[in-house]
This record gives sequence, structure tokens and C-alpha cells, in this order.
Amino acid sequence: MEYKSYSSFDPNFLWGAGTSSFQVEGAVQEDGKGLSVIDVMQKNPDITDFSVASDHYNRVEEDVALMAELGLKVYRFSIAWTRIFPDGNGEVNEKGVAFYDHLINELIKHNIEPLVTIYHFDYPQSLVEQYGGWLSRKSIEDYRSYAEFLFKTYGDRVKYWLTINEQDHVVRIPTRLGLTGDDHYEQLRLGYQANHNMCVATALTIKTFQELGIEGKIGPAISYSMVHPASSSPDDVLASKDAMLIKHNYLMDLHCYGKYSHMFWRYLEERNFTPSIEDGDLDLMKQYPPTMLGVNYYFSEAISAFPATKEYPIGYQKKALLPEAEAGVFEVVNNENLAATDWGWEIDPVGLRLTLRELHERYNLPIIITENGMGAYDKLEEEDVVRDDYRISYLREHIKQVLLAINDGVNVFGYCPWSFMDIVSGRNGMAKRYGLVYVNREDFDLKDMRRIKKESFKWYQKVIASNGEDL
Ligand code: BGP
Repeated sequence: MEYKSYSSFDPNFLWGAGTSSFQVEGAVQEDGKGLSVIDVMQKNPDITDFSVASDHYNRVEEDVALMAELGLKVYRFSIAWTRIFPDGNGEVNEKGVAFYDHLINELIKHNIEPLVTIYHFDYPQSLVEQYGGWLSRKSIEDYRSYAEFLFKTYGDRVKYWLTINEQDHVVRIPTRLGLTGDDHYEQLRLGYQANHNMCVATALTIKTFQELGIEGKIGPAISYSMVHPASSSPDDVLASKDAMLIKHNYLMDLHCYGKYSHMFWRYLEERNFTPSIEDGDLDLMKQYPPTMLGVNYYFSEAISAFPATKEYPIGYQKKALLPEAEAGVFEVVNNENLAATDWGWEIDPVGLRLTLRELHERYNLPIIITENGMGAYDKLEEEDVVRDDYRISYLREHIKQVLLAINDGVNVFGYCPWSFMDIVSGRNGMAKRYGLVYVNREDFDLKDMRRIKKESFKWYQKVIASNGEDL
């Protein structure tokens, strides 16, 4: 029997790169833009705020020309909800609409596909003040009608739409829900209600997208870090399966099947985290599943059993950004087999192949990798040289695994390194650079913000020109 093996990428493979509105644009209150929870809640005196970021708002033509020089086939960016609707609903801000119209036209002019993230963490602060934001079911219609406005305004030129970026991060990082205080468990309880409302909003938005007859694909951009059992001990294997469910698959089961699995619902019940569900919610999700999937992959995690004890009773969570450990369920431990970045993220290209296979087997959707990259302390040397060979090696090894996953039968149609240019890291300021293009500013010194092509830019230019042959 003749087995087809893919020794190279499809000629139409979408080589891209990505950013997000709040991390790249700046101009947080210019031209009528309203405040988001990021502008209001995410204040960390040790790192820069997002008021200037990479000043992309004022440098669109220059930046898109650089994307064209790089040879991008697709550019992933997010639309700031409060540039379009400063209060999240109600009045439209025409200058905000015009900004994205101009960006999309510039991309089309350079034959670059726009890949739009409808909402990437920067939720309207006004909706939090009006009714508690995602905690209230009112959030569902406001999100759907915002998305509908975007479809009607840009749907003639935008074929790829990402509904919500990393919904699990929104749920687990209270400030992104506009929550204050430090009652971790109460915030989680509220978070799972917000999660349910976001899933209903996503399904209704996909319904609207289809009813409008918009050409193209739509789906969430999920964060997915592969997990490995820390040892072959059956308890560690069980813990790794539970971790996969609690960190990732609970959400994809809702988006794709409108289902709270028996184990996940029990997990929620045991902790009094169960959300209120209205008749028809789950059927809606089941009826309007995503037609594509954006996958954000950076690292894998080794998982060990974490038996509950008197000191750490069942359900105890080490207060962490994302579920890092929960007594009676699992704990993330170091993986001695892997090197890590300066921020301790374990570098695991094979984990990307495993992630793609897992998603293919469970959900069978076309996939575009919407984030994959290495944050590092890049150094600008004499004559504007940035020797980020570590980033070239990281991206090269992950791209190799994407082709292997395609050989395994996974439908991957694009790859977008994070990030096109240096941007403000959500939690680490300017120091944690991801860009293929260096932006000459520091956290507290704007310098001249000039753009400088890193060694990885020149390398990726060849990768794209050779359709992935010249790695
Ligand atoms: C993802 C977000 C991106 C970006 C990335 C890197 O969660 O979608 O916005 O922040 O993580 O994270 P960090 O900047 O914290 O290294």
C-alpha cells in the first residue's frame, strides 16, 4: 500500500507571526479608545505599562512593510475592543474602526492574510463597571454584537477569525476578569461562571458568523502546554491525565461538544465551582463548534501525583497563575530531561508534536499555530546586531515537529511565531523579548523605538522563501 509522506509543507502553508493589541499598539487613550481591564488593573511598578508599548499605533505602514520584507503570508493581530466600542457597547468610535481598516488594507496591499483575534485579554473596563463583565450573562450579547460589528466591517477582507485568546488564562488571572481582592477560591468560582459565559458567547458568535455567510474559518486560540507524567508510576500517569483535563481539555470539550465531562463536573462540584447553566446553552455549543483552532504552545510540564495531607487537604492549591498544583490531584515538577528558558519554561519541541496529535485525535479541527516562541533577554550589539541564535534553534526545532505532526496526519495549515516584533510581555515588561524584530526601547527608557532586524528575522525570511525547506 502506498503511504503518502509529507516531506515538505503544503505550498499554501501560512507562514506568519503574531502580536496582540495591548502589547504592541500603545496609544491606550488616543483617538477615543476606552480603557480595558489591562489599562486599569495590570499595574506593576517594576515593569513598563502598556501606554506606549511598541508604538505600532503610529507606525503601521513601516511595520507592515517589514512584515512584507520578511515574506509573511499571514499576520495575527488582535483588535482592541475598546478602540471600537470605548464602553464595550453603545457608541462606536469611528477613529478606532478606521485604524484597523487601514491596518487590514495595508496587509492586503502586501498580500498578507489578516488573522484577527477578536479579544486578547483587553476586556472593556466599562463592562466590568456596568454589570461585572464576564461574570454576568449580559456579557454574552455584548461580546456577540461586538464580534458581529467586526464581521460586518472587515469580513469582506478577513477570512480567519479567533474568538477569544487563551480563555483559560482569562479565567485563572483574576485581574483579567476585572476582579480585585485575594480570595483565590472565590475568584476561581467566579472564573468558572465567566468561563461558561465565554463558551456561550463563542457559540453564539460562531452562529452569527455563519448566518452572515462570512467566508472563512473561526475558532478559539487556546493555550495548550503538553503534560508528561514525572515518572512511570501509575499515580503520576493518573495525575498527568487529570492535569490535561483540568488545564486544557475541559475547555475544548465545551467548545467542540458542548460537554462538561463527568470527571470535570465532579471536580467542579467537589469544590463548589459549578457554574449556573441555562437551558439550551450546551446545545448551542454543540450546534456551533469551531471550524478551526488556534494553538498557543510554548512548553511542556512534568506532572507528579500530589497526595492530600493534613497540611495540604484535598483541593488546596498553591496560589499560582494557572493550576500549578492542587492537593489530591497533581503537581507540576521539573523535568530533568529538558533545558529551560531564563523564565523556567521547559523547551520541548516533541511536546508540540504530541500536542498536535492529541488535539487532532480529540477534536479533529484544522489547526494554525498562533503562538510559539522563546522569550529571552536579547542583547543589541554594535551596528544594530542581535544574535538570537537561541531563538533560531527554538523555532527550527518546533517547525521540524510541526512537519512531523503533519506526517502523523494532523491538519496544520499555518505557523505564527510569537512575536513578529518585540512587544510588552503581559507579565514581564520589555525585558522578556520574543520578536523577530528588535524594538529599541527599554521598560523605562523609550529611546528611539527604532525597528532592528534580528538574526532570527533573516533566518525566518529564508524559511518562508523556501516554504520550510531551508531551516
Ligand atoms: C500568551 C499570550 C501572549 C503572550 C505570551 C507570552 O499567554 O497569549 O499575549 O503574553 O503568552 O507570555 P509572556 O509574555 O508572559 O512570556
